[in-house]
Amino acid sequence: MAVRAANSSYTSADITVLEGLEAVRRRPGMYIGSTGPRGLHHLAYEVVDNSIDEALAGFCTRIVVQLLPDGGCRVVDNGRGIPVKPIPKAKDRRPAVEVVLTTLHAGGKFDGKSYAVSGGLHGVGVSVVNALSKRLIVEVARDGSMWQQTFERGQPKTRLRKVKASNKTGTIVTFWPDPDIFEETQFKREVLAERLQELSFLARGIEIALVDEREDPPAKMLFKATGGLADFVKHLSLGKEPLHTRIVHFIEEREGSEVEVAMQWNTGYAESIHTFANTINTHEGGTHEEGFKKALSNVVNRYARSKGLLKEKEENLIGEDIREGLTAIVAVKLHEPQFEGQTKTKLGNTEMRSFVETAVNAQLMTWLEEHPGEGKRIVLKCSQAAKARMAARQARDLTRRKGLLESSSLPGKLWDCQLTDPDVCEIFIVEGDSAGGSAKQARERSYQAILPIRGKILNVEKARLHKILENLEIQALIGAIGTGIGDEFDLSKARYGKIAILADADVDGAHIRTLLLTFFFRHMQHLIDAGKVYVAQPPLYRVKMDGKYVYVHDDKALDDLRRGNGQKKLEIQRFKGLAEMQPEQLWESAMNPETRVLKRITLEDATAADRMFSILMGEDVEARRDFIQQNAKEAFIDA
Ligand code: 0RA
Repeated sequence: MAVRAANSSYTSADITVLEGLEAVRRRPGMYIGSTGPRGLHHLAYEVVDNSIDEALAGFCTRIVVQLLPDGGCRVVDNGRGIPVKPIPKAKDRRPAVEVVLTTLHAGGKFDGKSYAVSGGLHGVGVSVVNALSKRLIVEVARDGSMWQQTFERGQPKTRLRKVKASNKTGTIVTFWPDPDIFEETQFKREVLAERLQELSFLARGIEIALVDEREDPPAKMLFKATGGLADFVKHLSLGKEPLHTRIVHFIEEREGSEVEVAMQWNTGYAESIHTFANTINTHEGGTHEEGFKKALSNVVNRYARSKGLLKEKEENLIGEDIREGLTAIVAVKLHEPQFEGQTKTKLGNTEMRSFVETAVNAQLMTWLEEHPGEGKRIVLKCSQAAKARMAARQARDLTRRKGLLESSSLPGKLWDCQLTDPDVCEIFIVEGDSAGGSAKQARERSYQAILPIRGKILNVEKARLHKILENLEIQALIGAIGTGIGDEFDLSKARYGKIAILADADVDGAHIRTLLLTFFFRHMQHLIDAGKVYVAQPPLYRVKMDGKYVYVHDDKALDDLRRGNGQKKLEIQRFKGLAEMQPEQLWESAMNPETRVLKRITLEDATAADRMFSILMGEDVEARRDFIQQNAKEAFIDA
């Protein structure tokens, strides 16, 4: 066991300290989550959080984070400085700063009233950072001097000593993460920047600089949000079309607690609510979020009725209607926050529910009264969402009553197969009635079914559910496949083991293919997961070679064929579309399991697919077509 360099003998406090920090080094994951990149960045956040606490207490206005060329990280603030005198009334006579850096949970709490609120992530304190650093230097400007002390792996290597006179105040913590602990000790600038920007929104008016001195010249970023959470909402709304320009923004304080809310509706359908407690992101929500949602529903309904925007006979808007297209941040500051839930990110303090509810009830109502134009637009948007919700429910009830979504009544234009075992049965969804006719003649009717689809099916990205279910082509599709859609999807009811899309090899065919895939992705995703969705590739050419015919599916294959055959003259027929192919040709090239090319659709990455459909949703038809031609196939088809 190491011995403290400066003092001659152990005190019981020393032993506790060493045991505490040793525990951190033995089980770092318990204190910082992991020893991977997340845990590494957590060290920097922990130090910054201490400076943020000082800022929230009103004593610090500027924080600088420097990434040093030798791998160190330095956090500079202009707060009061960590106290250097011994802690009043404590047995431990060491300087307070040494106690703070070597005692678990000491933080700023040792006098019980230093801070109004504290954001220190899970309150582990800067001593954990010290324990997990191969070296740490703390510098304090306070009480007329600049002080300095050095530690290694949590243990003091020097006494706290005066370096020079200074009339400033503030703290500088420089630390080098211990490579014995961390898999990787390089900080990622972008990762830190993300959190620092978030903190600048949450600690209104604080200036936070990030300087990466590993670059030459150093890369500098400055975060300062004078608008507080309103700036946060603006940041999140980028690329969305706002329903109103002025952002709802208010702050209310009561008995040492504070709630700040910023919100804005946009014309989209997504709900985007983020909540915080003392700068910690409460991913799992909690009492503050419950209070917010309750008040939001209450106020919008009361306002809508008082202005006659919601008639007496009409039902109340429900929370979902009101939150459609809403971006909101709810941040509370409080003493002794209780964190619950799976990831300890759910606020448990019950008093926050009524506090936030009361504040939002009063403040949001006032805002709406003062902004009648915006108020009306917001209520209309909520009413539209409600109408869509009710229409969707009606459409679902109706189709269910009629049994349209169940296979008991199969669509009239389906040419079904004779067998019923889904493991051997296949369905071809064929573009156009005439191609459908050829496919019908060509098929092996014992196990192959044909469903002709007329023209372009509905773009399901641009429609709410009720419109989708009214569409006849889509009803036929759902009926034939048999699984139902959305919440009611049941894979075991699939009537076919292979669902193949058969469309022309041209741009229009690609478009139709993508519309169908969009439908499968949004409403029958499990069918894709289960590997049951395929794209049949019709041939581009038929080539006569040595008295025999071969089908060629792309130009590259044709070139290859020409080069083999050298001098010989080939008889090449080009197909313009499925419709002009003979049933025999269609069978051989696209449907016969021995000779066809059938590609299975896979979802490599659901987020990428999501983004792709967003582009496909765009208003620019040309751009969309280009995208389909260039990317859609590659994005989906696992060749
Ligand atoms: C304990 C007590 C006080 C401040 C601090 C700690 C403190 C810690 C850090 C860590 C980074 N920057 C910091 N700034 C301050 C209260 C001091 C007082 O009452 O004057």
